[in-house]
Amino acid sequence: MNEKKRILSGIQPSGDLTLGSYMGAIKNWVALQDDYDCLYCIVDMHAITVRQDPPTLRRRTLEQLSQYIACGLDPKKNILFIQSHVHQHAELSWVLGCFTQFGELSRMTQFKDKSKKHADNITAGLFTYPVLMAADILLYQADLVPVGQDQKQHVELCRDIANRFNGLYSDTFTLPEPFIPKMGTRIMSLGDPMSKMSKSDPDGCVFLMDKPEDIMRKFKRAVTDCEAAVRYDKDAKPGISNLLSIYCTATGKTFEEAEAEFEGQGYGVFKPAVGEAVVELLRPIREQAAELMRDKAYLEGIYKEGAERASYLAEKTLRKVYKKVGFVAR
Ligand code: ATP
Ligand code: LTN
Repeated sequence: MNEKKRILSGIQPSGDLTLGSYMGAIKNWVALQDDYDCLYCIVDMHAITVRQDPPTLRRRTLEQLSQYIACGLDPKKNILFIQSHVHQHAELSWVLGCFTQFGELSRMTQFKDKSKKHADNITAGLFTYPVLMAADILLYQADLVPVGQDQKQHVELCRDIANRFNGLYSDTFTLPEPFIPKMGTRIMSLGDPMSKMSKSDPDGCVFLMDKPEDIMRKFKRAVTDCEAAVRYDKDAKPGISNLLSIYCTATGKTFEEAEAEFEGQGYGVFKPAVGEAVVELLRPIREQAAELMRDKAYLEGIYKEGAERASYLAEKTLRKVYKKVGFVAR
């Protein structure tokens, strides 16, 4: 019997993966792969909630898979798959949408932010996005969902939907918990430390595939303040605090250690030091991902096997759900 707890998480191929995606999500996924039964997906169906260029989406989906593996996710230990390859996601999403209130979805901050950003294209898909995410999680009876802070609200909504369904039809879904790392939970843009580093907003982003010289340039230009003291104070010094978070997550040092290391030194020393730590962190990832992209047959083998294994698990849940809501068995 498998006694490991189940984990599911995903990232949209809506842009190239960033340092935020790595530090806020993938790094933690890697840390969990030995102790949990993990499924990690590329949520391409979520990506089309805002307009995507089809060839770019296809390319990014494969690149994201190669970057997952290069970051340390072992395809033998985890189920790695592409969301649209497992048709049960869309099917469960429809059912769950019938157990979700309009008011609940209206309160989601990601919807409010994204509908402001894409004011000319506020689709029903963007609005019901969290329902599809709930389906992703509940299909696999996940116990834990490792995400960054910004996704906590969606996981909570997922729990509410699951609870409601269980209450109406008897226990069907495991109630998932968000699993949020302490460090690196919210990496901010280097150009604007008040907004999240976000792959669909390339300004201020460091991408996993950036070349060392680009990474160094971005860190040297990072927005700071005029106090010239390397000290963690999120409210008064958001830029420096963000750089400290990045530095500590990249090197494994504590804030105290880093503050002591740069005591009495100006930002002219600190900023390149953060850049170098990130260059070294990303170098092996970039090199391995580029190599994997040259072996399309290998990647195809991984995502096909992943979809098959995921689909087997997903079908068990979907069948139960269809029966409980009263659909006639096929
Ligand atoms: P988009 O710009 O398309 O919304 P995004 O860059 O904000 O994308 P997501 O795909 O929404 O990233 O997020 C993937 C995962 O990475 C989520 O678990 C999210 O919480 C986490 N994450 C994303 N950006 C950051 C960040 N800047 N800091 C910490 N975690 C992040
Ligand atoms: N909504 C998430 C991506 C996402 C996800 C999921 C995360 C879609 N489905 C299931 C965890 C579990 C985001 O925007 N980062």
